[in-house]
Amino acid sequence: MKILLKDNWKLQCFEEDSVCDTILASADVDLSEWLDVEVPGDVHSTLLKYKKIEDPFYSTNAEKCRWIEDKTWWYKKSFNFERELQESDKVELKFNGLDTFATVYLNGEVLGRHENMFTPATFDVTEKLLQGTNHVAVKFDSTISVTNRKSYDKMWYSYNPNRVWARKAQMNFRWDWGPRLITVGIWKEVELNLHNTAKIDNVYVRTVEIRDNEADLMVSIEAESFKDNIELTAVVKLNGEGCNISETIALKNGRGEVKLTVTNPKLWWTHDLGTPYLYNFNVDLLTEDKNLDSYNSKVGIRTVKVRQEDALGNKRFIFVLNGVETFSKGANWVPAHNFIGAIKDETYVKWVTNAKDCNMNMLRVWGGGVYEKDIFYQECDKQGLLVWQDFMFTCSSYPDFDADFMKNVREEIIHVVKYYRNYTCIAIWCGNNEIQWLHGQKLSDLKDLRLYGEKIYHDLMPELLAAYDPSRLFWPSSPFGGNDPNSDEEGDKHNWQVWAGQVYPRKYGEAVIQNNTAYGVSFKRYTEDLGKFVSEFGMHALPVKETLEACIPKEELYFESFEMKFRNKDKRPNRGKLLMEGYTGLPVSLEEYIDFSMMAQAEGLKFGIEHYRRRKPECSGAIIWQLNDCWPTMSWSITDHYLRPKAGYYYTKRVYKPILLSFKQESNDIISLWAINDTLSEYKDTLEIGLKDFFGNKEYIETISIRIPANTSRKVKEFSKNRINVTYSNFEFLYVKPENRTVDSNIFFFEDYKDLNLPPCKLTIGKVVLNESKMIIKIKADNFAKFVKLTGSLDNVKLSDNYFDIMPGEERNVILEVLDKKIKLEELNIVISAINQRQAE
Ligand code: BMA
Repeated sequence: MKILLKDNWKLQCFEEDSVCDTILASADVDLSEWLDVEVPGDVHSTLLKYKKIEDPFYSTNAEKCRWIEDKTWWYKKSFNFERELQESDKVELKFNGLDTFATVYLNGEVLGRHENMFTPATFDVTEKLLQGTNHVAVKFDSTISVTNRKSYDKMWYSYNPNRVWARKAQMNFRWDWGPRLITVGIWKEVELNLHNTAKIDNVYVRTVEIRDNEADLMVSIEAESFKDNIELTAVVKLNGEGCNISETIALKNGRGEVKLTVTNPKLWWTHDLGTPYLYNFNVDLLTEDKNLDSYNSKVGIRTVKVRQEDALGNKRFIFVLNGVETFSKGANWVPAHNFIGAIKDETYVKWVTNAKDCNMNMLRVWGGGVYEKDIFYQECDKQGLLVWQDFMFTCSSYPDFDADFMKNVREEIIHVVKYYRNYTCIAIWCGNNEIQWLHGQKLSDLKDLRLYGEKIYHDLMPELLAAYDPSRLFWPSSPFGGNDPNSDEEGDKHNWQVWAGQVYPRKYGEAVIQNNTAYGVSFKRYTEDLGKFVSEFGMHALPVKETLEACIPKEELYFESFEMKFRNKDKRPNRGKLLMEGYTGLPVSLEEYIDFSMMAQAEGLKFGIEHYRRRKPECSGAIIWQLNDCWPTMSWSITDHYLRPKAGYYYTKRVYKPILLSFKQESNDIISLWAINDTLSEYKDTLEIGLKDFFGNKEYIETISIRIPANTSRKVKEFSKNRINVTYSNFEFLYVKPENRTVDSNIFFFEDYKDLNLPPCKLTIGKVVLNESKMIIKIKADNFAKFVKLTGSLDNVKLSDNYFDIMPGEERNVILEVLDKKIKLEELNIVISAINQRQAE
């Protein structure tokens, strides 16, 4: 039986060592001045709720919250317990998440200390509970104060030193997209678990083999009994379409294993390849027909492997799902809010839906945040997205020479693997983010060349993964593989040639050279990328105006104002400017700054993704840096903190579609057309390819038929610019229009946006209301309409598309759906415009 200790928690802070702990832990503390605090939650959001701090997301307020990190924080709660305990009863007090340096008390007595945000703290309180009122207290020491007492001589780190000694979300200490807000508090549920005789410790279920019309699942069970000489059995059930399996096994020393064979299994697929079908899975622990404990979950039948070599021995990095080679399309995931404990489940549902709607099939949980909440993985399981799971180590060395630290890390890895391994969506375990790669870059500056932390990713993790989850690939870091861990030759890579201007190729140990010019950071340089799997690439854009207005004072809302620059946390903040300089030109107004930064990001992502997808299967993954934001800001995210998509989101949604038609500049004169088919059936179509000017005058038109085999990328045609008579490269465009309307048209410009000579255009808008929550917006253009966008009241409104071009004389439909019943279609205030729209309309 589980009792949640949810309500009536109290919170107060003290100066370090100012009041005796025994007094504060005791029952006789006057709590009248203490604040009510939600559990799960955190200190910052509580103080914000009671207006004890100003909104840290507004203006420079985050800096004013620094005092919070220096205090000692106490949580207290009393609860009633009235129950005669039997001899074979066991009661556990379990904190699923304590952030971070915590001492737990029950009725004034210390139960224990816990120093890891990522692992639960469980205490046997069978002998300690009182009949009637009990008092539980948690003291949180200041993370800064605890870690200041540590040594840093051997360490290198990005952004902040203290974090390397704190097993907590590393982005707390500031990152290049987020502020320093060092959270503290009870961030997950607290429960009192009552067991009798025995409990299920852990269940491990995985698909071991899929044959023609059968699949084998292996189930391992671990139970703990509190009574000698007891016979335990487990009943394992799997239920789903055409499947009703029940197996009973006798446990020996609390352990048992059983193979389930499913006939005609319904496999779990990512949503782009099929249905993410889930079975109901259930284990009951019994003794003499008495049910002692149960475990319930959903489980998908699937195999997932990473193919690192093809049949000819060429290096590859391909996720193979149920025997099918896939192209991974996705984005990196960072915590969706600085105050992670306070994020609601529905926010996770919205984010996973946002990624799925963007045609993504993979999310990478980046190693500087947290092992996410269950709801995140449940949604990925349900909506059909694979997860690349990093362990939470990033961009620094870690004290692997410290025995206590290593013990803590060992427990963390074991917990994480055992806790998350039943999620179908998790496809790979990855040791950390960028550590081996960065170490290689720093070598020339280091006196002690050892990589502290290496033991974690190269000894400890492989050992524990082999024991606790041999079903998935363990990959030591992202990026990894090759002489320099970020090489093109093998493994995965992070492309920071673009945006950071890094000069490649380089060898391990060589310092990084950066080309900090418009050319150096340009997205055109994605064509130099011969990586096998690109697990990070991207560039900044501003969010929509509403988001900027919510976080920046009005008088500071202009290009290069103090506040705009302050919010830009990038290490070299001029890169966004260089990117625009190269592609759109520099903006003169806030509106133009939003448009230009968004367009540069969106075109850049399109350019990169098309390049990676054309290279399929030599390149088999494109994972954008980054999907989301922890606060309102300008960053690499394609949807901002408030779930408002940027232009980059819609561009990505289009180029991540299963079938993509894409132009490639082969040389000055030659342009080729490619068709990429990620579906599992042949793609047959008739394509109209043409050259027109921005008024719509035809220069050249051709129709071709194509047949592209399943799961293939093919070049279908080459054009000579000279032959098709490109005369005014700044006034003409090449296009491809498929007969199959589910496939998108594509457009090739001969010049960057800043050099195009776009004539003014006029948009004609029509609306067809389908029902009270849905309508079609029809947008027609006379001349070429560039960067057509819908802005305005769009919260809780879903658009099928936004930020697109319309060819001269053509019409484009956008489906608008209201997600909140309270919003009336006719009350929506939406502005539709093109960047080259005729003025005075
Ligand atoms: C990589 C990531 C993050 C970072 C991003 C942008 O280094 O792993 O650490 O935020 O690039 O610089």
